[in-house]
Amino acid sequence: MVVHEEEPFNAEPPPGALADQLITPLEAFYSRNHGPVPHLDAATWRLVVDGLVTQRLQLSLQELRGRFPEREVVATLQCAGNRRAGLIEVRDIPGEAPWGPGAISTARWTGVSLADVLAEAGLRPEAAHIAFAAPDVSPLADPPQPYGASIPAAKATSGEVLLAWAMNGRLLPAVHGAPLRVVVAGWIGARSVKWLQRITAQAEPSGNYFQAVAYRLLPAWADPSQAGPEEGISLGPAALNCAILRPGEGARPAPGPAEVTGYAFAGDGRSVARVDLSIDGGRTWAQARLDKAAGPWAWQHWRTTVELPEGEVEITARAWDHTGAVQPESPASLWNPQGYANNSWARLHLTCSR
Ligand SMILES: Nc1nc2c(c(=O)[nH]1)N[C@H]1C(S)=C(S)[C@@H](COP(=O)(O)O)O[C@H]1N2
Ligand SMILES: [Mo]
Repeated sequence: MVVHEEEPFNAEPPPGALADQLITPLEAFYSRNHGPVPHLDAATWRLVVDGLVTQRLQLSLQELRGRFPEREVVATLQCAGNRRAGLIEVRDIPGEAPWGPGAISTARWTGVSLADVLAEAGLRPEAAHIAFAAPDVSPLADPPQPYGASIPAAKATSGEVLLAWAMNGRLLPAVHGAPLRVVVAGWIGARSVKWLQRITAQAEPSGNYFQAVAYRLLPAWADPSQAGPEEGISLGPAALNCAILRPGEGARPAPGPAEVTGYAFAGDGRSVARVDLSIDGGRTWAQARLDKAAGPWAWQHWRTTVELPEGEVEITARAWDHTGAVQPESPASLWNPQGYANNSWARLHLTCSR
């Protein structure tokens, strides 16, 4: 793993570790934490569901597993900071980790539908947002506070959002949120709250620092230290994105045919329709072959063979979704002071010599 920070623990797999497997092994799954990893005792842990509901619930893990149908969803989690390094090349972003293209991973999650739990609690008509609370206190928040987030009720009741206790057939490791986490399929990772303790139905979005202040897209000219709550665009559904996983950046392959592979991810309610590759900076393009998707909430992998000329080569990749939208060309046009949502064309540099 490429470790950006030991405490809090933030690490991503090298791109090659994500190639060739649609389900990311636990050892290679990226970790994104804002505070120390809590070690909760699953036996005494309880989940509270409260707020604008007709019936407050308090559930042990056993009760949760016994009372609601088990659901499995293959879903990709992607941090809003994925590929931030490409924005830092445009202009420095102090205090934020320079994530490469590995702040994204895919697991087969097992849990229950949040929709089923909310139906049991009975959402009142004024319940427009569902907030999640966890115990890990982040010193980065202003003021320091436990991690939290919220999603609109429409997404929360749409079935694919899970309260998960297992990934890839194993109980969640502590670092990924044991005993229970939210998995908001198709949305930025920040909303998939780990170490979940409380679900609150409310009229307004969460006032937590990580919902009201961080994970918002400010204009390039804004000073994040001066930005008040609710400024900027609250990030939710993940933006269409792609990356090249193999060959690696800076590789020195021989000229001739070479296989290039990568991922593409369309985010909430959209699917990847096409991936193009160019070896002449975007003047001409060839279509990559899309592998079969692991499910509607997961990334797709793609591959193609390109004919590498001798010398310095830049490989460019861009994805299209089924609405006809394509990734934007330049990271400069997307630069924002916290370095979120870099979904510009993927670029990779090779030196090809015999
Ligand atoms: N309680 C809690 N939940 C959290 C976080 C956190 O710091 N604390 N980080 C969020 C962010 S920003 C991301 S991208 C994902 C990362 O999940 P992972 O570490 O399992 O990959 O968890 C989200 N849930
Ligand atoms: Mo994130």
